[in-house]
Order: sequence, then structure tokens, then C-alpha cells
Amino acid sequence: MTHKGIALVTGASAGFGKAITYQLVQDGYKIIAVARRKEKLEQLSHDFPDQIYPVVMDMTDTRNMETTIHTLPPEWQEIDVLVNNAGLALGVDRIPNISLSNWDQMIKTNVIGLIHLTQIIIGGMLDRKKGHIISLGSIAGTYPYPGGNVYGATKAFVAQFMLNLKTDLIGTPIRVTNIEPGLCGGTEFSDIRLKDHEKAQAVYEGTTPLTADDIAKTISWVVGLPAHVNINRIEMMPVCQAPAGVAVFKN
Ligand code: 8X3
Repeated sequence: MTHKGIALVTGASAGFGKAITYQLVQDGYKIIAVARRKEKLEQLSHDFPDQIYPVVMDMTDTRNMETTIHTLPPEWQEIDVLVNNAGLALGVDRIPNISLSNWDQMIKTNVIGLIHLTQIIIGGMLDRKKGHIISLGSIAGTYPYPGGNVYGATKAFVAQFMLNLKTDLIGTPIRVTNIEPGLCGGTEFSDIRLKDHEKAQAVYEGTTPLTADDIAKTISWVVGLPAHVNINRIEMMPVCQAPAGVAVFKN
């Protein structure tokens, strides 16, 4: 069966990454599904054995990244779409009551892992004169909120990196898009962030948040646009959310 191309999705084993993987399979792509959790990846590739190639990789282990990508089987080497989805938030405590190791882990995954993987994959895209790099940013990269500190800063980095990437790549056919979602439910995001299931559930009480499928459908649309159309960035929120929050301290 012919396919539309190969997409590499990081953080593919759950949440946004899993929804993006299934959506792009439906769209006719073959997927290199990257994640740390082998068993979860095996479930994905069990569902679509011909369309999904699982790769166990930790985004914070940049030493092995290049070898992992360059030793993919020959039929999986020509990556057309890179979806930099892997990322996490840890904690909502305010400075200075934070964990430096949480900060380091967010920077290693959301920033260092993302830029290394992008740099490793972009060379092949340029050689083949074809490619689309999509990153998952966040509204937290634009709007500050209490306890957002380094998480928001990593997503501000991603937003600016993607704009600068687009700028460096002018004159090439490579497309570059940053997707910036707001409140999004039904994933492990808040469980990982808060390390407390009840508190994580409470984040979404009384709301109709975005879903991973909403994000996947948006990516499907962005990827499916004609080759001359580049969506630079998309900010998405559920209807129940608004970008207001400027604080005034009064005595
Ligand atoms: C996820 C959205 O609002 O929790 O990045 O920062 S938010």
C-alpha cells in the first residue's frame, strides 16, 4: 500500500502523542512512534503493525539520540513530518518553593531534547527538499500564571525556537509550526504535574477542556494543507478558558 510519508512522533505512547499517531495513521502516514515506555509502544504497534515502527528513546538522553535515528531501518529513514510532542510540566509551586531537579527535567525534555532531535532530523529533510516540523508549545509560553515559572519558560523557548527555525529555513520547502494548546483534559498531563490524581481531576471539574483528539485533528489539518502554506503558530483554548490574568497586589 502506498503511504503519504513517514512521521516521527515523540511521546507517542499516551495522550497527545497517541492521538496524533492514530490520526496520522488514518491520514495515510507511517509512524515512527518514539517513547520511553516499551510496553505502551508495543500496544500501539500491535494495533497497526505495518504502519507503526516503535522506538524506545528517552528525550533526556541526547547522547544516544543521533545513533538511534541514524540506525533506523532504511525504509524508515526518510522522515517527512517530525512532531515534537514529548514534554512535561512538573509542579505548580511558586518560586522559591520549587524543586530544582523538576526544573532541570523540564528543561532537559522540553528544550534540550527537542532541539537536539530537530537538528538531527532536519538535515535529511533539507537533502530531500521536503519536511514539516511541528512542536507542541503551550499557552503557558505566552501567558504567565502562578506556578508556571519554568514550564511556561520552556514553552516560550519552544515558540521562539520554532519562529527562528522558520526564519533560518527561509528559501527551503521545510514547513515549521508551533501548536499552543490551553486547558486540555483526558491525558496524564496534570497527574504527572501534580502527582495527585484527585487534584489532577479537580483541574478539569466544571469545564469542557480541549481533548487530545482536538490537538490531533489540528495537526492533521496543518499537515494536510498545500505544500506552499505554512501555519506558523496556532493558539488553542477551550471555549471555557480566556487569556486573562494580569494580577494587581493591593495592600
Ligand atoms: C498546558 C496548558 O494551561 O496547563 O500546557 O499551561 S496549561
